[in-house]
Amino acid sequence: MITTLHKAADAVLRKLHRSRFYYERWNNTLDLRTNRAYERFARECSETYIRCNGRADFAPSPLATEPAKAFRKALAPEKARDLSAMITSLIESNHESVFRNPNIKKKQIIINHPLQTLGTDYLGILDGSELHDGLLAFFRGYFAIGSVMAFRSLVTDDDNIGSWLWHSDCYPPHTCKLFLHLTPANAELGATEFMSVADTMAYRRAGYFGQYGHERRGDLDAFAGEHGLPYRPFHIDVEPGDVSLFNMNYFHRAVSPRTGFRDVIEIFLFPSPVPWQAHYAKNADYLRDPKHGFSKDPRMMHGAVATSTMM
Ligand SMILES: O=C(O)CCC(=O)C(=O)O
Ligand SMILES: [Fe+2]
Repeated sequence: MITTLHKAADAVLRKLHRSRFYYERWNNTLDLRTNRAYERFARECSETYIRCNGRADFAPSPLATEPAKAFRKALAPEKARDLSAMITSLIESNHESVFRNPNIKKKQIIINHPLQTLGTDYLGILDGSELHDGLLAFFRGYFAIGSVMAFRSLVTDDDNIGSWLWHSDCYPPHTCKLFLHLTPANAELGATEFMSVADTMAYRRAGYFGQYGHERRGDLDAFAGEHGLPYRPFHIDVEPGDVSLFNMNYFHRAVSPRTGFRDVIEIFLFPSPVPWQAHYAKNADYLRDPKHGFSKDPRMMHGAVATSTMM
């Protein structure tokens, strides 16, 4: 009886989270409690920043109207190339950090624990003036690192799966990801494709959410045709050392390179009441071996324990 009631309640909530007023408000389909917790936390962090720094003159967020923005030469190109060369030698020596997920091993090689295997120098990009200003404007205050991952994308004509299908990561509000590019990425070399804010919302209104694996599609162009919607993905050409900052809740997909490979270090960021270095110092052990995802309560990610939720 209880289970039946729970199932019915879940179904109602799932429907509610996919209603227009809800996803347009939150840009995700997470539960209200998580969304509110992040919104409240982001506001408190911003207030703390303003109090500590005596300033609230934030520039407009770089992701206010666009799903992604490039920051050029955030890291010196030769340093980015050196990191890519390190990845090559880890792979060639079959280092224990090299992980080939059996489901996607033709598409991607993951380098586990990048903060151990690739060092930490590249975290300095977060203090580089242009990127730092962009992040300050996005968060309207301090931000902290939730996880660091590194991976190499490979040439393959395998069937599409997972992140290679159009999807939304469905993360809480006031969080973002950045890719530090270690190799060039473009149409030939496999650049992430994005959909605009307006097109993401139009697809959702037509019923496409691309959230769970089974409902993601590679042929969003066909879906667009069926629903009379525009299909206009775009990508950003980048060079080693460039950063692309993105809101992973708008639709995007990974694209396999046609030649060579694409290396990135991915950093997930979330609001913080203290500068990222202070949070990092306290959570270094966890961050050296992070789990994918996020805590339902952002305050958990500011303690020594950061539990994660997989979407
Ligand atoms: O590898 C890519 O280009 C995109 C991966 C992705 O979907 C993500 O990081 O959320
Ligand atoms: Fe994604």
